[in-house]
Amino acid sequence: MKFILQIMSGFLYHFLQFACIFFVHINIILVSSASSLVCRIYRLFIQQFNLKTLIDSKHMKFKKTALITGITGQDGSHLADFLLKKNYKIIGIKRRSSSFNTERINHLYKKDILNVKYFPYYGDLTDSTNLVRIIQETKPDEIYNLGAQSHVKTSFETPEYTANVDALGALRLLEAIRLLKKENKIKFYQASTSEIFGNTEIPQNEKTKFNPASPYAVSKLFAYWSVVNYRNAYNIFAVNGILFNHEGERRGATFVTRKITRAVADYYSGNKKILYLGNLNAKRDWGSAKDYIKTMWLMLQKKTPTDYVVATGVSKTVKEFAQEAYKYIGIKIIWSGKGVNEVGIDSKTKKILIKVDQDYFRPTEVNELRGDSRKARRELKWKPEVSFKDLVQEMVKKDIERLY
Ligand code: NAP
Ligand code: F7E
Repeated sequence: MKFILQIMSGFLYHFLQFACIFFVHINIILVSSASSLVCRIYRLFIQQFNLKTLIDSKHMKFKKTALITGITGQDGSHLADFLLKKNYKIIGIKRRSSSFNTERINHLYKKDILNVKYFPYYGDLTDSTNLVRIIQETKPDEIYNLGAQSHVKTSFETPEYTANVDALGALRLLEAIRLLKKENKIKFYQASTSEIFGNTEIPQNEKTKFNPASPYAVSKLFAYWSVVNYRNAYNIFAVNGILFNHEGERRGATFVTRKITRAVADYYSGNKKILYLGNLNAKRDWGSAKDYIKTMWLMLQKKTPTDYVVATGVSKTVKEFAQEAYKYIGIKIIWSGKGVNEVGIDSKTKKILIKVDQDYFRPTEVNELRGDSRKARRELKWKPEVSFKDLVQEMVKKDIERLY
């Protein structure tokens, strides 16, 4: 009897233990499903009924939705700022990176979830499935394709990758519009470039012959013609903004302008190193990124799609850019020597501040780019606001401020 009672009490003990565990688990499952259901309903409510607009009457409704590739870059970040002021909802495609790559757009992230206007998506221009899914989910009115391997010198080292992103990336987006049958719904902006002209007549306008001189330029020319082709073949509102070099405080540090202004700021703060540059005599038509961004939007607001050159019409050498930058910190540069032996000298101290390093030369160089943007000025009612001198000074000033 004692034995039977022992077995029964043992059985009862294990049964109760099992029952307790079972109920605890059921509770966890019930609580977690209930809370996930509440979250889902909340999210649906926010998405479908745009709860934000009920609470915040200032932002009654988003005017339009813009999808921006390359949002973490110089232009993408400025364009997002510009469109947010116009009450656009911004979808930004950003690449996964092992280190932070959102320095230029950190200010777009809001903690206040009822006031969110920027929606980041992970994506890549080399992945068509992900581009199709993002477009399908977010239903943009306008796509700005600014994503690119945008460094001309690097494109000689990574030609296939550059073509994949810069040429096929644009094609993938155009094809996605067609696949999703959004030909009449989505307007498409392609970040084309003065590089497609290469060494040709000066100045360059919409009718100038193309003569690309790098894998970057060749890839961008493929994208240019894809836009023209999809516009003609499928009636898609697609445009090429043929923008000449544009710079500013958010410019990548390996492009010559920012490389110079950072070096000048360093020198001013006491870090007196020699600045090594490549081709000092290349001439570029340098404008302000903030000025140029507006034209991207203006092009998509026209009745009929067409391509535009955007430029200042003034070209300067790399030497002139460096001279202007050092002038801001009170140094007059004089030049001495020829070719790879040419140096930039501080006229007062006679110290060498700039030298040439052949590593920065390109296998093929574009000698001069100078744009004729009369069409954009006439039809978009646009003109550049920032002079060369102001652009250089502003960049040096910002780089100095960053160091203090
Ligand atoms: P940028 O600062 O180099 O920015 C390029 C952007 O593209 C970055 O956000 C980059 O992401 C992204 N990107 C690179 N590879 C990608 C990929 N595989 N998939 C998705 N995104 C990718 O260039 P930018 O000066 O802003 O120029 C914007 C566009 O205008 C580019 O297409 C450029 O070729 C063109 N353009 C520029 C100029 C100019 O003077 N700035 C002139 C004419 C045309 P990460 O941040 O992760 O690298
Ligand atoms: O070179 C020369 C170089 O790399 C300008 C991109 O936004 O604009 C940009 O391309 C010039 C070239 O810009 C150095 O040889 C001399 O002649 O600043 P960059 P880029 O090649 O004009 C066009 C329009 C784009 O579309 C591109 O995406 O400066 N140069 N010494 C140097 N260039 C660099 N990078 N570094 C030097 O040390």
